[in-house]
This record gives sequence, C-alpha cells and structure tokens, in this order.
Amino acid sequence: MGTVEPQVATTAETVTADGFQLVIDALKLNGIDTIYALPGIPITDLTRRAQADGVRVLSFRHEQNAGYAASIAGFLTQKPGICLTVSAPGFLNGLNALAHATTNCFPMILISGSSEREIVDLQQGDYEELDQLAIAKPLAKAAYRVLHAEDIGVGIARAIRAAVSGRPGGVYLDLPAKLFPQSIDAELGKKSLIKVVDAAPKQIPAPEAVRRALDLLKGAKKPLIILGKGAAYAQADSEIRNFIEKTGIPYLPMSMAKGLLPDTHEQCASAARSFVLPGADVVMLIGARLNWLLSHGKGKTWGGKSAKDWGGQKFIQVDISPQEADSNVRIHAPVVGDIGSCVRAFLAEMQSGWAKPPAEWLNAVHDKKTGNIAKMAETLAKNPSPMNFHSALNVVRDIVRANPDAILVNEGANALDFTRSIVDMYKPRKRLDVGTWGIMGVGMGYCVAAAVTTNQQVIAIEGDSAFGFSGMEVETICRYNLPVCVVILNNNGVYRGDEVNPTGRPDPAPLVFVKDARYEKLMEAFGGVGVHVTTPAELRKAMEQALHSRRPTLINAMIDEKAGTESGRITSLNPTAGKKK
Ligand code: ADP
Ligand code: TZD
Repeated sequence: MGTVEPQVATTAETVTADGFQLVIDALKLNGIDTIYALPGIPITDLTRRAQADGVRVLSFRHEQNAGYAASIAGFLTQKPGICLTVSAPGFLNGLNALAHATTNCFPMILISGSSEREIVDLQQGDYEELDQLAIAKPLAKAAYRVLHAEDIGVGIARAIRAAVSGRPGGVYLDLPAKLFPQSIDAELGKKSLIKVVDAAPKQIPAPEAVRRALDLLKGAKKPLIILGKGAAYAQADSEIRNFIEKTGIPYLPMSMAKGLLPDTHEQCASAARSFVLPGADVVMLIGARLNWLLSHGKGKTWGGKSAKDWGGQKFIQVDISPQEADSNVRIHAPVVGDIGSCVRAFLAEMQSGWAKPPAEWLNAVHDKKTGNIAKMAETLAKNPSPMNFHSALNVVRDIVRANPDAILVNEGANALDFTRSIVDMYKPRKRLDVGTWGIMGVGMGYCVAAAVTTNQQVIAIEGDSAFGFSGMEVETICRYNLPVCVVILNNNGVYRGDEVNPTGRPDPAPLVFVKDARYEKLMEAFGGVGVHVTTPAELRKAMEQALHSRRPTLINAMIDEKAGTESGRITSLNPTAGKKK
C-alpha cells in the first residue's frame, strides 16, 4: 500500500474527502482517540492516516489481542473500544474478542476491511474472500456494512449507539475495500457525519419497581448484595458506596467488581462467600447475572437440596437489560434501569429511614469472615520451598496494597482463583480478568489497553499457560514503552507441571510444558527487563523495581510444579476430572 495520502484532494472544481478520511473524521467527531489495530489490505492507509491525524494507533502482533485490548478499553472508558483488522483471516482473529465483548457486556466496535461485495456474493474467489457480515452477526450485538462514502457517518453513529446504549456489547462494522478510495465533496462529506447525542441515555427505573425492591430488602432477615462488573462499568462509584453503607448489608463483589468498595471494607463478605450465599434470604444483584459464576442462583451453593434445587432466596435484580430477570430462577423484584439512576432512586426512597439488618446475621457473617481471614493469614505467612501460589501472591497482595491505583490483569486457572481471593483491591475497575467465559488470552491485550487508557501502572498476574496465548505482545508493550509488569506464576504447565506420559514414550503429557522455561528472556529480546525469581523476597524486589522504574518488565516466578489443582476452582465442570476419585 502507498504512503500517507493528503487528507483532501483538490481538483479544479471541488475539494473532496475520501472514505479513509470520513471514517477517521467520524470517529474523531465522536471523541474516539485510540484504535487497536493490525494493518494490511485494505486498511493499511487507514492506520497511517489516523495516526497522521492525531488518533493514537496501537499496532498489535495478533488481532485477537488488539480485540481484547479494545474490549477492555470499552469497559474502562464507557466509550466503544475500536479494533481494526484486515479482511477474512484478520477479521476471524478479531472475532473472538468481538464475541467476548458481547458476552461480557463491554462496548467495542470491530471494524474490518472486506473484499469486493460482487465477487464475495458470487463466490468467485476474491483475495481474502469471506462473507464477514453474516459470520459476525450472531456473535455481535449489532452488525452493519457501509457501501457508500456518504453513509460512513451513519454507519459509525449506528455502531457507536449500538455498542454503548442499553446493555453494552460488541458491534461489527464492515468496510469493503472499495469504500475507502471513494471521494465525495468535502463539504457534503462533513455534513454527512453525525456527532452522536446522548449515546447511552439514562434509563430511569419505574418508581413502583424501586419501592417493590426496597420493601423486599427491608423485610429481609439475612440480606445480601452482590455487585457485578456491570456495577463497575456504570461508574456510579460513590452512589454505590453510599447505598451499601446506608443499608448496612453485607456485600459480595464479583471478580471485576472487587475494589468498587475496598475489599477490606467491614461489610465485604468475600471471605464468607460459602456462608452468605446459602444463608441469605433476600439477595440484591446489582449488575451481575445469575449465570454459572453464581451457580445459576440455585443448587447446593445456594443451600438447595440438590444441584438444581432453589435455595429459597428471593432475588432483586438491578440491570439495564429488561430480559435478564427470570433467566435462571424467579426474580421477585426486577429493577430495570442504568445502575447510577437505580441506586440514586434507592437512596432517595431510603430518606424516609432505614434500619440496619438484624445483628444476628451481621455477627454471623462477621465471625465467619474473621475466622477465614485468620486461616488465610496463617497460610500466607508460610514460606515453603519451592515457592507456591500463596507465598508468591502474598507478595503481590502487599505490592497492590501499597499501589492501589495500579491495575491488576489476571488470567490462568489456579493463578486466577488464588489471586482473586488473596489480592485485595482498593479502587473501582482496577481488576481485569478472564470474565464471563473464563478465557485465556486476554492478558497482554488488556495490559496494553489498561496502560494506554489510564496511564497507570499495570501488573499482570499470569499462569504460564495463560501467558502463552498472548505472549508475543510483550514486543508491543516494549514498543510503546508501557508501564507493565508481567508476573508469570510458572509451574511448568497447564494447572500444574508434574504429569507424565503414561505410555513411557518421549512425548510429554498434554498439560506439561518445557521445564523451567525462561520466559523473562522474551521481554529482554525487545529491550524490556526480564527477571528470574525463585523466592518471595526476590519477587518482592523485582516487582518494587518494576513499579519504581515503570519499565516493561517480565518476572518469571518459579513456583512448585505440584502446586496447582486441575481447572483451579472449577474442577467440577471438567467431565474427565469428575470421573476421578
Ligand atoms: P459478573 O460477571 O461480574 O457477575 P455480569 O457480566 O454477569 O457480571 O453482569 C453484568 C450485568 O450488568 C449485565 O446483565 C448487564 O446487562 C448489566 N449492566 C451493564 N452495564 C449496566 C449499567 N450501566 N446499568 C445497569 N446494568 C448494567
Ligand atoms: N483456551 C481458552 C481460550 N480458554 C481456556 N479457558 C482454556 C483454553 C482452558 N484453560 C483454562 O480454563 S485455564 C488454562 C486453560 C488452558 C490454563 C491454566 O494454566 P495456567 O494457570 O498455567 O495458565 P495455573 O495457575 O497453572 O492453573
């Protein structure tokens, strides 16, 4: 592809703007200042010209990572994260992240270049031919194609509205190669662009729904509030905190809602999770779905007699999606609206007075929690050799406590579960992890977007397997010189590293990697800092140095290869493991 082209072309009669320029102008008009991309035909010049025009273009080594970056940028900023890919294979690589954004309710737009419509539709074998729009549709909240330059403004506006309004999600925007060189009169082009007004309108809950919910909560003997990542996304942090504190009700943060209130808050019931879920009589969900992560609101987790039995809790669900209620169990009091408006409405209604929950319940939760925290403190104080998850994460816990503004990215199985329960978070939207699907591969893309959108230090706690999915992006991290400290909890394999091939043949077992792999050298290869550590003291020193220098750093923390459990905490979902004794 050619070099940077002029933004407008002048002919004797008229000044024109081309498709490239109109896409860039439409994005900029809507406050979109960053694109996560992987260039190539037909969008190479789009990346060049966007950069020349002041848009920050972050160029990745694989589209999946660019896509994950865009998805989490959407979560962090409430603006759609933009991922830009080439046609067919690039598009397919980005599609994973598009589906991920939709599943997790993150606003994102995957913009892909595509081949010539006439050839694709007749299946005549164009360069990178694929009917991308049809493939994207079932995985996206919405999908659009723009064929004419004068429709670019509408296309971008629709994509933005679809991504951020109501329940946010992933949107696909198909831009065929032929669109980009199309020229239209510059003035007409400018007029055709739309600055979206009120892209995510407030949704005010009905007063009777608010009263119904509060009446139910008021009457509860053992109430519980669960905060999900929708509550973190909503950026209604002070209202949520006021509400929780005013009610005096114990709350449980879902993984990415940790830190909405500090995990050390006296009402936080994380350390008593398996006590409060079956124990509660009324549960208010705020931006959390009753999916697998909450055992579908029934079964033994909730005190039900068997796997499918309702535990008897009455649920209040605060959610922007009117279809979410009753998806798994009966919701006695749905409150449909945006979380900010809903919580404000609760607070207004509570002016008339609110009694704290019965002391018996609060004391029981408190006792359970204190007991569990004491037990955990004992485990964390141990210093086994080789280092294990607990002794390594005890260090991370201290570092995060001392650096509460740092963003923690986390993936793996054991590396995920242990980090979630050991490392306290103190501020909203500081913990970014595998999300609703429990996917591996979000790590380095998330690191790039977190650093770029917040300019804060990023700490990634990665299983060695998890890291492998996006490991090449350490080059991206070095190229943009981002303040990212990656810690690999290296136990030589998926879940653990001590399995052997039962046949005695030379192939290693399927879950086992090269022993004592030197991942830190990957970071060194691109000019970052690589450190190999085997003790908590070495880990602490390396992390402190990384945070002090803000240089790209990869710490390869060797831990006991026997330390992990198969599938971490979700062994029960694994059919093979289920058959084991
Ligand atoms: P978690 O995994 O943390 O339990 P989920 O992703 O399952 O959270 O649930 C998030 C919920 O939050 C979704 O049902 C989504 O519709 C809802 N949500 C997202 N943003 C908002 C918002 N601004 N206001 C209200 N609900 C929201
Ligand atoms: N592929 C994708 C995209 N997502 C997945 N979740 C998996 C595969 C399966 N999987 C898990 O659920 S966790 C995991 C895999 C491969 C890796 C666990 O090993 P790890 O972490 O080294 O990252 P621990 O700490 O050793 O458990």
